[in-house]
Amino acid sequence: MKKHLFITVEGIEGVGKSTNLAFIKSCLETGGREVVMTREPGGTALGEEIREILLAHRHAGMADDTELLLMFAARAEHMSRVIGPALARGATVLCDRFTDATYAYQGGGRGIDSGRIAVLEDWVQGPLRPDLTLLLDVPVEIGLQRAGQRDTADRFEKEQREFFERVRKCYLERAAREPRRFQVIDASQPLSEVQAQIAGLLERHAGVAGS
Ligand code: Z5A
Repeated sequence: MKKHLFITVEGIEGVGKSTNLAFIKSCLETGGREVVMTREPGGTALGEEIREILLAHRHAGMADDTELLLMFAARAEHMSRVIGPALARGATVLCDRFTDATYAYQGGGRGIDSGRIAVLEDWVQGPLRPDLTLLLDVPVEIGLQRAGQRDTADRFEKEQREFFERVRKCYLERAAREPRRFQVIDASQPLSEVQAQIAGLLERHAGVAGS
């Protein structure tokens, strides 16, 4: 079993990331791993403050490059204070969104050139990339429907359906390009089915038994 492991969970909004993270963590812990569960943007005191800025409606007109750079500013802090140290001591890091979200939202959604995102990715992460990315996938209509059950919508959730179609397309293209790292889960199924898919994938790809 590989000791340290970096696992990310991705998908459009309302796909069920929050719902499934605790389940994924418990599968990994049952398999004997120390798990550090975290999220982006956020995961550190400074990163959570940046998250608040990024999601707030008072910044509705934020420039796309500002948004991109704030994502990576939060990520730099996250890398140096949480992700890097946890991996170095052999823990498994389970992260709710990471740089694939930047390619999907700032790249696919906002239209920023992926080459510019790649420069920042190399700068902030060096060679570190996730070992396994679970992409929870649902048609945009279902994701928006599920997310719509909440009372409040943040700055991203105010975007139109076409924006999320571009985000989803970008995620699926990235998954097709890196089929070993990405595992796509049909998250439109009932929760029990989704979790059975996740448990099977963790068993195959993260050496997690008893999940
Ligand atoms: N963002 C970015 O632009 N660039 C970046 O680099 C990064 C992030 C890192 C905040 O992320 C925003 O930051 C995000 C992208 C941007 N904005 N958007 N959109 P976030 O991950 O914190 O926010 P989110 O994507 O909006 O999360 P979410 O809406 O909370 O979605 P979720 O966690 O995937 O969904 P959920 O809360 O688990 O489930 C939603 C509802 O569906 C809930 O009522 C569940 O009970 C229900 N559900 C879940 N699974 C099922 C199944 N299988 N069947 C039926 N119902 C279900």
